[in-house]
Amino acid sequence: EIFPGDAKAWKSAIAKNAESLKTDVDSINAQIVHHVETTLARAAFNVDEMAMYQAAALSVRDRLIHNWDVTQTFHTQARTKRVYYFSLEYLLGRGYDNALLNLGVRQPYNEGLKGLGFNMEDVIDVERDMGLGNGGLGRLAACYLDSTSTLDIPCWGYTLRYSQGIFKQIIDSSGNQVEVPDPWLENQNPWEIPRLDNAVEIKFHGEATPGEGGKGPGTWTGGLDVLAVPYDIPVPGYKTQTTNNIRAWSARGKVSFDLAKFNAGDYDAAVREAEEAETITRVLYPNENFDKGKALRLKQQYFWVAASLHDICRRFRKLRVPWSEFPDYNAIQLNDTHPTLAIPELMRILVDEEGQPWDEAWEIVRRTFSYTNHTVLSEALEKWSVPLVEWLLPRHLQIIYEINLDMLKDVEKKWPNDRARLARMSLIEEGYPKMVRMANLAVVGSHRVNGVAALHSHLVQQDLFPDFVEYLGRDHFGNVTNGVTARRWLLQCNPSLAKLITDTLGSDEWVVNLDKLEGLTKYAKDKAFQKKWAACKQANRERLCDYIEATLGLTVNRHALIDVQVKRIHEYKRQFMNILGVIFRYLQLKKMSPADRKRLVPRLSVFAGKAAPGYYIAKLIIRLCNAVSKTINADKDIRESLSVAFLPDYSVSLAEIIIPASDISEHISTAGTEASGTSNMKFALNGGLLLGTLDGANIEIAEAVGDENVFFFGHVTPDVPKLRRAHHFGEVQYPAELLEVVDAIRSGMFGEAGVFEPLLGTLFEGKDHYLVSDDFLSYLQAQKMVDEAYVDQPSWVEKTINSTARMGRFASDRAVLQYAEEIWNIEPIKIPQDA
Ligand code: T68
Repeated sequence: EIFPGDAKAWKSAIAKNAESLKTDVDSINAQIVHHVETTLARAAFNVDEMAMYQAAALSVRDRLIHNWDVTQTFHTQARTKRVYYFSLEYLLGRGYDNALLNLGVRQPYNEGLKGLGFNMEDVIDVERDMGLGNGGLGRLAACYLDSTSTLDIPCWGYTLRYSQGIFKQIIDSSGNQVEVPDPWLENQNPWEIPRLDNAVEIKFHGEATPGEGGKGPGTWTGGLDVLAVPYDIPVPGYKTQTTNNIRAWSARGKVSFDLAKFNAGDYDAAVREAEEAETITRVLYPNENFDKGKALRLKQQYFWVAASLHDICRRFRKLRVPWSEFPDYNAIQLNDTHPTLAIPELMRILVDEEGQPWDEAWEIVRRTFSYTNHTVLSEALEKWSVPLVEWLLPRHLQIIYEINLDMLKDVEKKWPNDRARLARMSLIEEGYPKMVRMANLAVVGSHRVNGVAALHSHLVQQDLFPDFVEYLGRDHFGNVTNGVTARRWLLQCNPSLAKLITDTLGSDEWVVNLDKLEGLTKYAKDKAFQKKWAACKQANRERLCDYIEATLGLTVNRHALIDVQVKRIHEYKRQFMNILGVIFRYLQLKKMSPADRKRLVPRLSVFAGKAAPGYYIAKLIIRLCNAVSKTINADKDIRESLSVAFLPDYSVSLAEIIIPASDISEHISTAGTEASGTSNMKFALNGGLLLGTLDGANIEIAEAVGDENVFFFGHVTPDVPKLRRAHHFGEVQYPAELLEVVDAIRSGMFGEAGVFEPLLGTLFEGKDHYLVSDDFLSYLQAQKMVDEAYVDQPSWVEKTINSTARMGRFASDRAVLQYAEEIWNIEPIKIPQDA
């Protein structure tokens, strides 16, 4: 019997409680008011938008928790396999609107709020983003969790609960980025459930001894304990009861540890230790595609994977089956190398704590883990110095050495006397200091390694791990092209287009089966449909223009072609090339007669994105964008034809406004540098056309939507090494167009010229690593083709319809199903009605 006491009393209470979750407007309002009066302890006259948001969100949370309970109880009782998605970042954005849509209660909530005197959009707008991520990698994790719930795949995300997420970006009066903290937890977060009773102790430092012969059970004693406290974030699926979980760990000082000092009167020391512990989850590292090797980051990584594995093993022990069956119940996906310490940590648990023989433990580990690589950029590949690992995690270093020894012996057997090969493959890079190569460890400790787009996965095998492909075989490596959730990135962010699509297709099945969009192709040439389609775009354009006006005080031509590049600011992503192109357009316009200018398609160039706080060149790019926008926007002759907006503080919720409004979006990384990109998918899905290079997922998007519906330019990946060599040897011709633009900047046309010298310097004297000068002309030509194509509106609209219609394969549902089948070996399991 599962009920303590009287089962009848329980059942009747549960049924009554379920009734309070009815979805008619009156019941919903009663729920909201319940939270106003009790949880918030307010009276009706005292309810502002923030309070209304909180009360409404809390009522939604009640529904989520109900579904969460049913889901977790069912999965546990059915002893299903679970997937654990280990990601140091989950860029969730806002939760309220998304939960309403997924729960299918947006309409009654809308009406309910109206009755209570509030407007849905305004209430949605007071929610702060959950910004626990930097960019694509973190947002991908969020899309994938949405898909696992929607597809009824049992899954938990594991991450850290940073007190401060990605910083808020402010642009100062000189156009510079200024970072301010993101206190996202300030007004309480309704989307998390603290689980103080499930806290675990995590150990650092101490002394370790290896086991007998290296492979026997070792020991790890002494050291410092920190508490990991879990907070659960329910993830609703779209129109399904399945509600998966993201468990985010928060660090706390251990009270008992401090107490001795506290009692001895050493209050400072007691508090200091607790504070030091709490530092571990104080802040998200704000670097994207860059590894800095800071000790605190390593602490974060171990704290997170140790707490998560502790949790998973505790759950597994309750099943009372042999450890050899661990991989039949648990699949762990490593989102990049950040969680790679999970590999030696699980070895430690199995060998040292559970007494499993080394070789069997290694088999269990490899069958459990799989690893997704997100970059081939060398500055982003994680390496940890051996002395640092030894100081923080002495036992883990021994285990890593043992794994390495085994592998190197094996390699030596296969390729005798090949010292260069051993040096390349070793988990330890020789040097001062020696470094642990996390990617190599992730590769050998997993049963599958994948890249995130076809080209990228090819480069992962060819350039990053060729020795491991030979050693472990081709089948150890694969590709899963990224995807995005159509729930957030069409249904939620673009309601007018979503409605038009549903009305046209006669069903909203596309929301869960994105291939259904294909049905739109037959209306692509239909004049009446084109008109409605274009009207949606215009409405979204106006919404963005309103936002620009409100935030920048800039009035723009509301019929201009909107050209956007929004993403992290990076040299490899080449926002620099974009702004140089904008300057070129400006110089051209200045040379034209007013009549000629009028004939040209007006443009609005939109930029947004954060630079890592320590990335000097990226920050100069932001400053240049702002300087250029200042000059151009102030030029009365040009105003109607060209304006430039750099929108501060790019975020998920800002992306939801920008993406539906775009006519052209730029994905113009140097060929071979952008692993996939995912915003490219979101833009194309929303009827924006891509201006891009043959890089990442751009290539597959073009394959899907048709070459005639994208604007591609630039050199291809195989060209890159020889172009870089040419720069190195000073054998490059700079196009006159580029030199003209550089001269304009140097002339002071955009303010104090000297400021930009270090940035301009990256173009010359062998420093043009990202080949801006090599691709600039072909970029300008592509831009010209955009202008020309836009003039023929019926043909343009047809392109955008076809683009949306053919994006089905870029659904995160497709990607997650591929992971489930090819890597996790797990099947969807629907929660029965009576569960
Ligand atoms: C991105 N990577 C890729 N990294 O750049 C992008 N890095 O091409 C791809 O589409 C996306 O991952 C999803 O696969 C990142 O976003 C980071 O954010 C990051 C964070 C910490 C350290 C290194």
